[in-house]
Amino acid sequence: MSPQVFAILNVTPDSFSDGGQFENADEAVARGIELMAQGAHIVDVGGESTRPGAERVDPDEEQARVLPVIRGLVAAGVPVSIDTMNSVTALAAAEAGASVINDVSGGLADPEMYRVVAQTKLLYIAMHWRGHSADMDSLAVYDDVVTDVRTELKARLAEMFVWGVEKEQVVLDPGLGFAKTAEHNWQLLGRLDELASLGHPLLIGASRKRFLADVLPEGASKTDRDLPTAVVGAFAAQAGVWALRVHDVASTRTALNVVDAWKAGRGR
Ligand code: PMM
Repeated sequence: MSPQVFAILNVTPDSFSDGGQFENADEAVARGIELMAQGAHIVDVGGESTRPGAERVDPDEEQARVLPVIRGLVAAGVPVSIDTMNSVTALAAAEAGASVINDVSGGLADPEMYRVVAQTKLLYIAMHWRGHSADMDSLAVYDDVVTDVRTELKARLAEMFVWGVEKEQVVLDPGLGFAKTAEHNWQLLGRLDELASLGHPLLIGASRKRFLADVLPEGASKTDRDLPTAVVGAFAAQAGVWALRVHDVASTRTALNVVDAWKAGRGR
């Protein structure tokens, strides 16, 4: 099956690629609806930037940013994922109608997160994470990145099951760029089968990340990374990943159309 496309909607003043885009909730909702029209399956709403070096945001401020947008999208019939490390924000988003909790910390940032995931029974994306953005670069030390990420994700699974999270709720994510060098990211992408062997669907978030500059000419812009993002998406689809989290839905949609046509032996 072709991967689900999670469209990124960051309602933050400082996200690394698309921060500060929206004046108000209505504009963000309109953008979410537009991303769905381009072929997204769900809109991933985030109110706290996780770019390298980012400062933490107070959960009240985070909720003030995301809840009006989530309510607007849900009212328009758009499926919503909440990108948060805070259990209170996850719960409030669930009450506002979100159907997925996307936690870049995999439950490590907030000890109450697994309780909320178990309580709400929502789909839970548990990303590999080693520490907050301010200090994650110093944590990018591995014996073998794929084996170590797999082992650490496995430990997260064991812990969340103790809290009553159901196996069927959990999607895993290697966390490209989070305490990872460019080389670590490429190794993870090349060995996705080893992560898939944990028995959970995988989500990949490569979109516009710094490591994609490796395959572009010097001085290329952030949006120039949409092409390699889409190509990564096509290879990830071929490797059987369940979902892709992207900024530019249209280019990834086209790449996935190529994969579908290739497999089907026809275009439409
Ligand atoms: N990356 C970012 C934010 N949220 N969520 C998941 N599940 N996986 C990711 O790789 C991921 C994420 C950082 O990128 P952004 O600042 O462009 O949103």
